[in-house]
Amino acid sequence: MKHFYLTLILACSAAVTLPAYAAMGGMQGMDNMGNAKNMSAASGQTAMAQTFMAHGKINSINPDAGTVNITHGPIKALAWPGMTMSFPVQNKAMLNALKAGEIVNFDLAKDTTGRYVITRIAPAGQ
Ligand SMILES: [Cu+2]
Repeated sequence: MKHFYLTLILACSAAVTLPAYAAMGGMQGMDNMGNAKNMSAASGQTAMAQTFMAHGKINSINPDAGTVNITHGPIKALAWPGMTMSFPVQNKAMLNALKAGEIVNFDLAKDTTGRYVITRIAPAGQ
């Protein structure tokens, strides 16, 4: 029995010294250990604007303007009906992976000027 406890303690202290990604993946539920608690606080991005999930089809991409034209379904959280419109993307590099005709899931957030900007976009089903 004594040996069992010793093994447990060793395993625990080894886990604490692992890098953040390992701690986050493997130590959920061990939040009485200060290290894991700090990790989840640091990775939480709750300070950022609220995002709204949406789904649609890409009609066209404008790399120069940094916009993508999407026919999207209703976005209940915003009380928006389905429609076709152009959205700016948070970072133009996000457009590189996209193709016209693609079905996508995306997240919107209101920027400081009140526009809804795409903060994440990915082919649906990924
Ligand atoms: Cu719209």
